[in-house]
Amino acid sequence: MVPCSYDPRGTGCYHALSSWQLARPLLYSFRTSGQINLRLETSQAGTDQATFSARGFRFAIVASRWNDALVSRLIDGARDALAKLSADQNAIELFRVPGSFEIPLCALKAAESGRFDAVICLGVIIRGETPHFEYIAAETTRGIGAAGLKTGVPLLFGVITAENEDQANDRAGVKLGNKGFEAATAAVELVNLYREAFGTEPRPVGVARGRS
Ligand code: DLZ
Repeated sequence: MVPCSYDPRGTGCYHALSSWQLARPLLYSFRTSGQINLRLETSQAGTDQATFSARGFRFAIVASRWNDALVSRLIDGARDALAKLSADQNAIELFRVPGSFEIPLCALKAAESGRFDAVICLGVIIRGETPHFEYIAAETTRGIGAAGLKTGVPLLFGVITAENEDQANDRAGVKLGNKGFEAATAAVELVNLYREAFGTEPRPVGVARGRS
């Protein structure tokens, strides 16, 4: 197992697993071959115990520059997850925006471009002295959700909203996993689920399919 860069205790992928994976350890297992075995709690035709991989899918990462040191670790986490799941490196495009408030529109444009099977949104919003936090966090969350529903493209919420820098640090790979890794893993799960359940085929390389 390849140790993660944000795995301070050197226990392989353990810290990279999200809390929901840790809470349901029997449902998920990592393989070094870059695939995850997915065993759903309730039987679902086609996806029960299916193995999922990122190979052949295309991903956009939309990441803010505000709190860049932390966001960079989320980007590393997302890239790490996609690499572990065998994504083609040239199938991942990174878009940087000034702050989290700008993530939803860029994510919407990426989703509408028809070039991506999933859009992974990464940012870090830390509560400050002003009410800015509430407005930015609420608008970012609402906007990302709305863009996903509007386009039908899976948009993943890898935005940390924290009371302070320590909390944000913990969620960017120190104590409580890495939100970028979690969001990217969820993206791969979803594109596989939608292909299995609804026949949504991966975006062909270099071909925009327009709005979903
Ligand atoms: C203005 C602002 C503040 C106060 N805090 C954050 C933050 O914690 N995280 C973040 O991603 N962005 C922050 N921003 C910037 C806004 O998201 C936005 O980029 C600016 O208001 C410009 O529209």
